[in-house]
Amino acid sequence: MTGPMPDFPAGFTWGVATSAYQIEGATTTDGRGPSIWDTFARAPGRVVDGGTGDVACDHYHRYAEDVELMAGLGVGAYRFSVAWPRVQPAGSGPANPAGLDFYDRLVDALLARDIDPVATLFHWDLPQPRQDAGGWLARDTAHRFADYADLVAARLGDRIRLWITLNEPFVHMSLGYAMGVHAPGEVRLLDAVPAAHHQLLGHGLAVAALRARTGSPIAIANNYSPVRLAGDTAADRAAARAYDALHNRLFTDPLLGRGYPADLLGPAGLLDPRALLDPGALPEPDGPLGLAGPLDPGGPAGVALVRPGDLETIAAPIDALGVNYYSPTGVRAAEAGSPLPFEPVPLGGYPTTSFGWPVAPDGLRELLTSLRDRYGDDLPPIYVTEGGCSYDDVVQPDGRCHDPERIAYLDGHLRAVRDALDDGVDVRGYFVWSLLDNFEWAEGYTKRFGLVHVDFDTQVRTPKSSYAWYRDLVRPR
Ligand code: IFM
Repeated sequence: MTGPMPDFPAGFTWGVATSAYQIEGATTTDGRGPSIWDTFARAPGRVVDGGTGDVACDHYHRYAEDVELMAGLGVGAYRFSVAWPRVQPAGSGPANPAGLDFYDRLVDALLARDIDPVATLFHWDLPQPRQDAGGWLARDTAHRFADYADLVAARLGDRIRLWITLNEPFVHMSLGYAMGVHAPGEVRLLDAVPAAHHQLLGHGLAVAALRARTGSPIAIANNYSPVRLAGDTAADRAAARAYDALHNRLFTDPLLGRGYPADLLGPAGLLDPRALLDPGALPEPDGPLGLAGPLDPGGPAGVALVRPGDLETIAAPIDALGVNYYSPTGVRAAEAGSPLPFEPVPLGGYPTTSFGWPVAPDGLRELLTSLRDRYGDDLPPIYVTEGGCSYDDVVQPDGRCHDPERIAYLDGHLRAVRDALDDGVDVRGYFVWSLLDNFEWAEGYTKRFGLVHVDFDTQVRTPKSSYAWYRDLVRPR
């Protein structure tokens, strides 16, 4: 830390973020249906220590206490996610009014404390019946997602201040459909790409559904990771470019009207991730941009994945871009015969979190300026919709919980945002991940990201020293 934090622009949004499956619990209460995470977490060996979201932080019953924690923090916005299986247990068809009632109560409690509700519609907890119908490999899921968005907007559209359609579609595709370490646990490697196209299509259709119901701004939250070369051969450089195409450009290019990245197009200009295995065969960058592609695995025989009109739907104007940043990724060329063109490698030279992730605030400034440089006038205002770190935080015998590493992490990353503002990037807010320690997916309850410590046996909440630090930062000065 280097002296007092510089000022941020008036109106800059300070927030905290969570997601439904990670905190709510109450997975069978008031008509909630099963999600892919309920199924996945129950399968032996999928989650560390056999953890599930059955109880999590019991936020479903303790939301009023958690809103008071946010009020004490002084944040202006809370980013939560709506559980699709709570609102529409079958993943299609009518709404479950009791599920919507919960979000009604939450939103009203936030507004009563002058905290803007920021709602994410999909944070990975797909209704299990939709998975049984093909999940995001099936085009129909995109249409059903728009129906669900309409149900939520019909109830909450008058009070949500910012909508976020999807959270981190890259992570959902890669960990859920390519590598099998998240629900639904599929190992399709490059063949996971249809899950990207259908999420993007679902986003575009949901934007239209939301616009019909509300005038509030609409965004999507992507995960980004600047790529660092871990070797200096031509093959290493091609590997880094391939990784960058999948992680950083596959979603944002079509969202901002550029079509799919050229790296991901086969020789005929069709979306085909196998092009990454043969970067020498890249089409001309201004060739046709993914207007067809391999066959849709969820569609009738002979039907292309990318259909006419899809790219226009996906590129529906958005009002903001959500940027989730944790760390850069080191990449080198994969061994010959590998089914992937790259191999991630640990980055040296940085301190690491308890997850082993490098603490690299310079990567956030680089990311924000590179988004501005790449997309120019097509880039809407940015909100950093997630940033944070896990450490092995412990409540001491005196009842306090000290987390100086988290304070240093947030301090460094907020200075990086400030630098990016000085560089001319239009950043409107920052949401700390997370308000509470919570269910960290395949890591169960072993990774703590909260400003508030949660004892998962007693549900006692203990604000950490980072909570006081953030409170003092966001307090009007
Ligand atoms: O906990 C997750 C969150 O659900 C999505 N973004 C990254 C966080 C930390 O892994």
